[in-house]
Amino acid sequence: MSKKLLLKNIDVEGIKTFEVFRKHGGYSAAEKAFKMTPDEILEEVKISGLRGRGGAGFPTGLKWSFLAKPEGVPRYLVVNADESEPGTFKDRYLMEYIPHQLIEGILISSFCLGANVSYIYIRGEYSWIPEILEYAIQEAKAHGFLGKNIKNTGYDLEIYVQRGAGAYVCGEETALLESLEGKRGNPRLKPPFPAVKGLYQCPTVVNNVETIAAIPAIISITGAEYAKMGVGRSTGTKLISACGNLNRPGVYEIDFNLSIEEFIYSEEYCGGIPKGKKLKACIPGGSSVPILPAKLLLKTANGETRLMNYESMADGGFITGTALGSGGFIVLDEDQCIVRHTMTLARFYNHESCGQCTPCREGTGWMYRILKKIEEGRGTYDDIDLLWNIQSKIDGNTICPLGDAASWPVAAAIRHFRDEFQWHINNPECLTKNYGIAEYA
Ligand code: L3W
Ligand code: SF4
Repeated sequence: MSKKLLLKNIDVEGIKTFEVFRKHGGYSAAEKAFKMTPDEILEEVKISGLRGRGGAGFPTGLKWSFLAKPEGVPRYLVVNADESEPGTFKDRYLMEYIPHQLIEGILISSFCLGANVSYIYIRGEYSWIPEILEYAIQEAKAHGFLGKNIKNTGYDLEIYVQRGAGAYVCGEETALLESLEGKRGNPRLKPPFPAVKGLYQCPTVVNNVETIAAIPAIISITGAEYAKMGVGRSTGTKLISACGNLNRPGVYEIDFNLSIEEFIYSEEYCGGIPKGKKLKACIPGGSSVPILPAKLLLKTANGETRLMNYESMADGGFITGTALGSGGFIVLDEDQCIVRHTMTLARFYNHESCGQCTPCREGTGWMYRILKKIEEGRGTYDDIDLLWNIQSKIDGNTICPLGDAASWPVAAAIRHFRDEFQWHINNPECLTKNYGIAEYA
């Protein structure tokens, strides 16, 4: 049984409310933090080894330590709740069912960073969540945990919720900041990183919802205890949103030493694949990470058991490995068509490209059209090589990671399932019997 930190109280009746959250120890980590200096809090976060839970896994303490502190210039904390990666829905779960955990995390983090204003930027499609967050913010304010002179510390903090308008690219941190400033959400060139020039050109930390929601637990149990959980540089716990061909899809909090096999097949987690079908492939970290066929998913190329952590997932690089990414775990059974699946993703990335970079703007549409041609049985073997060529020209040649994210699924699909592409060129009838699964994007 995995140790729970973030979802420990998720099943407690009424945990959404301040009163019940408080009764179960809520805001006691904030009270503890107020007795510490910002530097002491930062040190705990560094010791904890917490890494960004949005997809990149960048060390949180290090990011916070990059925050510039020029005299008289405001600093901001921006929470990235623009959770739009296909297959990823763990932040929604946290915000919907235990919103005060995020509010408490924002409070401690903002206190540490010296920010007096913090924003939660939430994807437009999560239309019912802002109300939940705003209610929790009002409750925290009414109990003296937000607003002016919080708990007589002399510290002030306001939190605002800002809705996005449904663009995936606004989850990229600089596009998010542009959008928050009221402009079109076009990614900026980095450097400068937001830690130096972020919101309104002021120093800004942008962190994912799950990252910030983990802060109260770290302060509560200490960074050292948090670091003891997990394996190597994968410390603490991670939320995984599991979907696709699974008996028990949902959001799970896992230990980093859990094997992928146990996660898919054990009753404690996903309970196996419906109708006893065979596992064909999996995208374990959200649609942007490489798909792996079953044999490379359960064991690494060296024959070691693959675990649900950053290092084990990435073992073999992008040739025989993948990435933990945002933890969007998508399972495909033997009836799913890889070509159709890849085409669906290509359509998604093409639709979401902001159009600033030529390789992404033109390449994503080109890849989609070729994949559609193959999917419909009109392709040629040369199209597979052309697809490979296009994806290789996008990868690494764009302003933001959306271009890379569009190219990696295509590269991995060709690398591991070339025979299926060839089969589809000769067979207009798609392998996918149940379109519902391959159509999630
Ligand atoms: C200051 C430096 N800050 C790096 C900061 C940087 C950012 C963080 C990570 O993309 C990935 C993407 C998606 N001084 C710094 C510095 N930073 N060097 O560290 O940066 P980076 O560039 O590695 O990644 P990113 O731009 O944050 C995120 C992938 O995640 N993804 C998921 C995307 C979607 C969701 C969602 O829906 N929730 O997360 C899945 O794999 O493809 O590669 O803050 O500023 N020298
Ligand atoms: Fe826009 Fe694509 Fe370039 Fe990102 S990679 S800035 S989404 S065109």
